[in-house]
Amino acid sequence: MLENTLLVIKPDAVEKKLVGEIIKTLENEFDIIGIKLTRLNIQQAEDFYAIHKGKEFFAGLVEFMTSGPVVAILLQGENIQERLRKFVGATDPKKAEKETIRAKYGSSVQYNAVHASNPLENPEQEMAFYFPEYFIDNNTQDSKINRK
Ligand code: IDP
Ligand code: MG
Repeated sequence: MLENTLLVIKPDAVEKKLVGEIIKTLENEFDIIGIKLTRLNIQQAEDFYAIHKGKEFFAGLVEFMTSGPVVAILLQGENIQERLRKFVGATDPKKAEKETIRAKYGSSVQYNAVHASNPLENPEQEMAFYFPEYFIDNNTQDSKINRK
């Protein structure tokens, strides 16, 4: 099934000037259909990560995600939601499989270089968070993203 998903290059990787390399890696595998550099405020970071509210790492995560710019990337491909999560690797870069983005570019469980939408945790909402000018067309089976 043709799907869309979201990847966000986190402030640690932007700071290390890994944006170009990560985009190249993604381009080799998927189609990029949207890209945006932005900086989150505290409210936005808390909203985006609301699912983690109450966890011990929540405050640190919000502080980290607001510490510098992020690059949000909208991707399209066959079964891309699952494929991207595999491509990105485990949350902890030390446990991520070799050649995954987090294994290559992440440095700790917190500073793990990228966010990738989890297919089980409302990727449509996450895509709309960074790309409100697009919307998911629920009338087509392939959930293509159309310009508003
Ligand atoms: P995911 O990004 O692989 O989906 P989640 O469990 O959804 O992992 O956690 C969201 C983000 O919160 C992680 O990518 C990481 O930056 C941070 N995080 C998760 N667990 C920890 C932890 O135990 N310590 C510090 N930060 C964490
Ligand atoms: Mg997650």
